[in-house]
Amino acid sequence: MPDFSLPTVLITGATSGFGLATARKFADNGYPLILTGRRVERLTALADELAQLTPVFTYQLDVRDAEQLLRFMDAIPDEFKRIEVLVNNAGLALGASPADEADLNDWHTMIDTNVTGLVNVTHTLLPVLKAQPKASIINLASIASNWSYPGAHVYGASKAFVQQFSRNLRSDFAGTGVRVTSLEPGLSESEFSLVRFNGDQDKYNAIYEDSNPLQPEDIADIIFWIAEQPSHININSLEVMPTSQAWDNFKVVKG
Ligand code: NDP
Ligand code: 8X3
Repeated sequence: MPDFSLPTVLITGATSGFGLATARKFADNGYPLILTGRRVERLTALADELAQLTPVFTYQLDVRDAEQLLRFMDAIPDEFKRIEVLVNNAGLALGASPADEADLNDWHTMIDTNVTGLVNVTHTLLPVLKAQPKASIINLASIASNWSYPGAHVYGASKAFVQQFSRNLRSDFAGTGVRVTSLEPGLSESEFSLVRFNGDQDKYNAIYEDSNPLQPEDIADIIFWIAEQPSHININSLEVMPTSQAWDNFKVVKG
């Protein structure tokens, strides 16, 4: 008998990295899950894996596509509609070369995904979240929201948007049941860097070599902790790095 005694958690980008680990974390704790992403075969495999732990509804969703999002909302089975936690996780970086060498299409893809996609999902889910006695929106921003570094140009700017959007949502919903968090991780090992470097395994290895980076399970634990806070507590923002990382590697240009 499926157990819907706990509210539903909706995770975008559940097919790898943080989203996948977060799905496993909430499933381990019995939360019904709505899991989305573009790679449907991964969603199917994940649903099979988690089905013994909790009810799971998966849907192939590209967050950039507002019309697909509406079809998704219509497709959610009634028993999953008590959505109290939205993890706005889907996102990506493309490239790390200087701005003048960057591909404009990559810039548009990052803005479309990290900004427009996150806005699409949030706007669509807000009426559902507001209708619950308590709800949490946990947005994946980044240390790149707070700090500049070479090659971060549009990625960092898109994550600064996520951070400020989160703060402004907080202002709108202060005193209501809707909580909002900007979660700002640093160096974390996931497919993120394969995507960023277009599948280049050597660049991926170089990024993480000897750095003991954060793991997706670390971020999943933090997301779970944020969502589980008593309802009078709002974690506004949380920047987290591996201990091997700090703010002291900013580029010095002499000339
Ligand atoms: P991964 O590449 O492992 O996962 C990214 C997820 O986003 C995938 O599930 C992917 O699914 C999904 N995704 C990408 N584009 C879209 C889209 N258009 N529509 C729907 N889903 C999409 O990266 P991480 O888990 O590391 O990153 C997750 C989030 O955390 C991102 O927002 C990232 O910017 C942020 N972040 C990552 C850090 C890191 O160092 N790894 C540090 C700080 C923040 P699919 O391809 O199947 O659609
Ligand atoms: C990803 C972390 O340091 O590559 O958001 O910008 S970083």
